[in-house]
Amino acid sequence: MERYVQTKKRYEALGIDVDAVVKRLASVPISIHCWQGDDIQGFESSEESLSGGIQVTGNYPGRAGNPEELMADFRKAISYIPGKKRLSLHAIYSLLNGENVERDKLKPEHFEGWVSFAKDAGIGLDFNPTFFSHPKVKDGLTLSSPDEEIRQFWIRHGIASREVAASFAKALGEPVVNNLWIPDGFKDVPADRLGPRLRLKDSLDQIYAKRLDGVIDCVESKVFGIGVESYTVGSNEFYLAYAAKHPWVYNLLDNGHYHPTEMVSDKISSLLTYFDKLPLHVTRPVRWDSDHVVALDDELKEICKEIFRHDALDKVLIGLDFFDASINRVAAWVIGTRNVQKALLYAALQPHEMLRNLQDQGDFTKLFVLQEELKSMPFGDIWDYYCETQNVPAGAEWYDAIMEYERDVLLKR
Ligand code: RNT
Ligand code: ZN
Repeated sequence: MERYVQTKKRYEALGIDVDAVVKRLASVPISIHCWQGDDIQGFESSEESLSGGIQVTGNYPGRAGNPEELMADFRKAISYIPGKKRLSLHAIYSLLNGENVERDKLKPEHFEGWVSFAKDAGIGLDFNPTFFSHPKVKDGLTLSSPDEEIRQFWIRHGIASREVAASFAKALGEPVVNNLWIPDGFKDVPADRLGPRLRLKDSLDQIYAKRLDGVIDCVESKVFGIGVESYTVGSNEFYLAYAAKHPWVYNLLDNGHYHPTEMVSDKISSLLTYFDKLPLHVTRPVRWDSDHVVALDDELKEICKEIFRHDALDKVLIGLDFFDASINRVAAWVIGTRNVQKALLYAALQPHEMLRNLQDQGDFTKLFVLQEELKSMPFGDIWDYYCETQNVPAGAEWYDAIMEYERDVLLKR
């Protein structure tokens, strides 16, 4: 507390209202993806393994193998994470009780257990149709397939998923993000790049034919995936243009889906110029779309600074997307999500107006000096205080509790 009071004074000298920052931070929702908990396996009965250019590596013991385990692990993780939480589900996490329901036949009732879970845990829900790990992905294609039967199946899945998202919004009384990502692409140089894109556009038009109450629809582009190195149907230009032309579909930015020197932090302001919502997938690319657990690195801080600078906390919808099976999965959730919270706090504690004025006055020397000095301000003292007010451990004490959970629960699976 003493450190907090002292450090607070230093930030106040820069014109920052620290108490207001801490309060504001506690209200920013972070949508935590369910799929870190089980290596994107889901609960469908089929034996399909993970496909679609994404891969989870590692075989750390204790993976959640059923809904009860995934829910218990998620609850454990969020008990160490400050702030407001949401849970992002994929369609493969349907609760079917052994019944075999095809993805194009999914209904809100297949996710009712998740709604009860969310209500009980006091969190929100988001949703994602699942267009991968399925025998109907034909020649690597779904919504862009030249096979009409295949394409229609996936269109029906896209429509069914929006209905599930709408049911969440209705049950929880708040908007729900429904994000569409497809794996469609080719390993080698295609003979026709336009055909698949025209078919994808037509599929999306059918999926998004009517506006659904409470659903925030978005589409996620990608530069390439494993096995689909040469061509991705849903590229950045494709979806950005689609979203720009469509009245209610937004463009989601995943910071692992661009060329390695292309930064999502630099894209945020461009999209905010045109869109009133900007959904994100926060991840950590390592050389390529590798989905490492989010670390507190410069790009994460820069992304968060952009959100605060433009006062865009209500516009930017922060979601996470990483999957690492080489470390304790519950710990992975805690580390990644706490890092986003830390980066948000770090970003909120910057004198944005002062810095902007320096830029506008052309005083780039002072701007540089200040930007560098700010990096070593003791924001950790404010973090500790924030965690205290949120009843979660400020430091790595949570690790011991998770090791205990690993011993008592995870290793017994
Ligand atoms: C894949 C996309 C997508 C998935 C999840 C599981 O490259 O990033 O968001 O990671 O839907
Ligand atoms: Zn993603």
